[in-house]
Amino acid sequence: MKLVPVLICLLAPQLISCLPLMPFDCNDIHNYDNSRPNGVYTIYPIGSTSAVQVYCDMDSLGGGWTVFQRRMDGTVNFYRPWDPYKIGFGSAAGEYWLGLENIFHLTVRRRYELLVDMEDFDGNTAFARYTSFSIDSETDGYTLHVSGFIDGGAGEGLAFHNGMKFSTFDKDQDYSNYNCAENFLGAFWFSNCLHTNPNGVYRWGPSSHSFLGLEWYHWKGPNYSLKSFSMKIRPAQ
Ligand SMILES: [Ca+2]
Repeated sequence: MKLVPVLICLLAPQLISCLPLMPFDCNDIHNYDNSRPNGVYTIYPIGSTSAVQVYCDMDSLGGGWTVFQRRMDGTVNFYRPWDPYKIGFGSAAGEYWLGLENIFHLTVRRRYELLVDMEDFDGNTAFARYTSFSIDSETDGYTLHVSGFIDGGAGEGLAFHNGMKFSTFDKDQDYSNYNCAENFLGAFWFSNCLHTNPNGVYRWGPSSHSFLGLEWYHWKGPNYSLKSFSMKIRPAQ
């Protein structure tokens, strides 16, 4: 960015169209210039010292989506304990988890909708959309609140997890007598235990081990691990 436009944006932002110097989410970037392509951008969900790289989906259903979970090739290990799930891990250019703390700070500041995109190994795609999505603070276990399901061919998969706290293998907050994260090699808002396992083990399609892969039960059943999977949010319309 040239110095003069930056100064104008700082001193008199009403005079020209200014990219937010610290975009809060991908929607801020999309609103400034809706020709921006899909890709990695820097956002500031917790203030000026919180720069974090995310993948922005600028295409799907009008674009402006901040991706907080993305699987595509099995290159990143998602079987991790609480702290990485709290602060985030992986690479925004590939597979990653944005971090529960970032997701909390996003959804506490704005009202968001959720899009869950998935693809199988035959090139079929489907999605599930929810008109409302938020999570509580760590004190409240990052409890999931999701509602307003719209079927994009995938079927419903999150109602079973609504109202649940987040669990990792070293922090069991599920409804089961067992440790769901440990039993299903993932980390999620497990109940007793799951209808989907987005953070399960990357397993390349059909599997004899029910729910251990990237399952979305109501689309492909319990014995099929998806090729790609992503969860993304943007401010509700
Ligand atoms: Ca348990």
